[in-house]
Amino acid sequence: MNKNKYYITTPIYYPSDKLHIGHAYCTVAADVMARYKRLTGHEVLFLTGTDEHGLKIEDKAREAGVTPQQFVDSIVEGPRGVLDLWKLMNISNDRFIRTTDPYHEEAVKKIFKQLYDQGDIYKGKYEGKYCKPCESFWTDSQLVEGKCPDCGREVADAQEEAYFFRLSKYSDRIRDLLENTDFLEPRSRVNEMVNNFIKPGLEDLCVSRTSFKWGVPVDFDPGHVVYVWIDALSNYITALGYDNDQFHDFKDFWPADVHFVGKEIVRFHSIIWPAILMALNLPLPKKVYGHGWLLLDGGKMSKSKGNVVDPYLLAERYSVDALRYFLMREFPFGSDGNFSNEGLITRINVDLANDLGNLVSRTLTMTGSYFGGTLPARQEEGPEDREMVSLCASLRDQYEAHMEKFAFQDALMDVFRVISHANKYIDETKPWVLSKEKEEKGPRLARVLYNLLESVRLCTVLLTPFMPQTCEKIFTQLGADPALQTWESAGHFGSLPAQVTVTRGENLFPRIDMAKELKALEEAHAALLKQEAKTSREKAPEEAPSYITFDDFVKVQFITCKVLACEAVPKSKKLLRFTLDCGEGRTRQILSGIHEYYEPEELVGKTLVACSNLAPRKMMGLESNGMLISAVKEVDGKEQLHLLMLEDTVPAGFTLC
Ligand code: ME8
Repeated sequence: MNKNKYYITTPIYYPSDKLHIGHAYCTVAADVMARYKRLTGHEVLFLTGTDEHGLKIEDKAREAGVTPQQFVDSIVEGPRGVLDLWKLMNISNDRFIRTTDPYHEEAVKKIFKQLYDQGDIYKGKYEGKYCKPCESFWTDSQLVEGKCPDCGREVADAQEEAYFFRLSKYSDRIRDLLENTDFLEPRSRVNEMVNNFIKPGLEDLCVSRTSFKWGVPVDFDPGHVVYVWIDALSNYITALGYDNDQFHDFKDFWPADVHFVGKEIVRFHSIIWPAILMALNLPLPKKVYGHGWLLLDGGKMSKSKGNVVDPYLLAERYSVDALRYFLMREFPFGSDGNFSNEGLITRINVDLANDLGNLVSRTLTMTGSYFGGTLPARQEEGPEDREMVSLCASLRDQYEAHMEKFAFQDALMDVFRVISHANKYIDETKPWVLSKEKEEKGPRLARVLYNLLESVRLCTVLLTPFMPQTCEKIFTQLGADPALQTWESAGHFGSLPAQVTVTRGENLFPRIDMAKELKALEEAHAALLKQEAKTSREKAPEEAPSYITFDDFVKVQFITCKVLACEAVPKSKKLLRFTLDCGEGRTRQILSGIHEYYEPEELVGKTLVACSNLAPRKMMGLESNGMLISAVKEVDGKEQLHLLMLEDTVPAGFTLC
């Protein structure tokens, strides 16, 4: 393995929902690391991608009325999809893998077969508690009061044929890896893994499923598909060409230097993944780094909670670089951090506008007005320059030490300490006074401005991995050619030619009025949500035919029903669960997303209208057999809804025509 090569990966993302700023967090960090390694002379392979198989995708595609492949294609490649987001965030990945790429699928089949042939995967029986309506197996510890944790119904003992990976066989080696090496960081995650998973005893892992089809088939046993995590984790080696001819970098880039992963998937990367690699007799990645979460109001951002932050909105308002800087500066990478618009605007105002922006603009303006943009020969360094020069001279090494530990926040703090000091140096040396002292104007003033320009240049080299576009602009203003943008040149104070010519450019980061901006941001967010809702509504009529035939119309059956019971579905903000008498001699369960309009108690006893021949579908693990009919309209940007209610004298079980 060539020591100049560097292989870094992000997790491959589920394209089940739109990606949010939480996903961008890990990808931006990996991008910063990849750019830093390129800067320091490494040949980098930076991989990201999408994890496209599994039941969740199959279900979502069905709901959307498209095939799973069409569904994932639209989210990965469609407008504002995954690829668009990475382009927006200026992500410099060298490769993008999709687990539906044929080369990957073929390689996964081979990996599974090899593990089976050598006895690391065996066929056994999956035994557990089975919830029939949910088609799910549960272990005893997952049950809630002995019932299905999804729908609350009774479960029964059941078994199913499945393939198992001999994870237990690797338990001791994995414990040793975790406890006695730096494989997993931060260190706190090691204790979590050992105490929660290794000490209680690693069980063999069920690695095939028969309950859905959207996955890589086990080619020697039709009906089984490979467990999504085996499929997903393999991406790190198939993307290099392992067991396929698509790529040929495995020898050069494996083992990976680091896998960046969110803390909730550390278990898969620090226990299951090394065990698979041990079984395949392959070297282990050098490091798995489990970063923290971006929280919103104290909870993890997620589309299902409706509390996601839209990176497009923020990047368009404040620039991609401001957003990248904020993500890396605000939160220590290994810990959770709370996202807030105030925090973002404060960082932009204080660090980027006041400190960096001001330093660049003051320095260039003074060089322009005192020397017409070109410095004369400078004089020797004076005692008042020493601190500035020595801070700059030691900056690169300190920065490097932090970057090597993925301490992005600390690296940025060091750079900004120099930036603040440079601003202070301006205040102390007072170039505007020097410019008036006749005999001083010239060499001394030139020295001060040179020191400032050189410190701007050094800081800019080190900020490049974080804010590539901004740094390019600063280099242009400084007249710094590529030789002055290198890692080597950041280690030498004094690389900028003495008689440098600079050109003042646009203001890098305009100051933001916090109060006004918070309000505008709220409005922009509301407009975005409204636009999204409108787009999805507008889409429907375009696709639907304008007329239906009489025959089509009579296919839909409407029936009157009495509400026997109604309750909120646990963990759902919207869903109400109705138990209805539809005059059918048995009760009928319908789920309806109307909790924001009605409290369950007020509906008990009411006479409603339901579509009774809609195909059953599951929501939150519960089956819904029909749909309650409501009158709906958007008024002043807000949806209003009224359940269709009949007089109580109307009996249950009447059909409507
Ligand atoms: O887990 N803050 O995919 P995923 C920080 N497909 N990170 C966050 C976050 C937040 N608010 N929300 C999500 C998967 N993430 C698997 C990975 S790898 C072989 C398979 C991070 O799309 C999360 O921690 O659910 C995880 O690392 C990554 O986004 C992908 O999450």
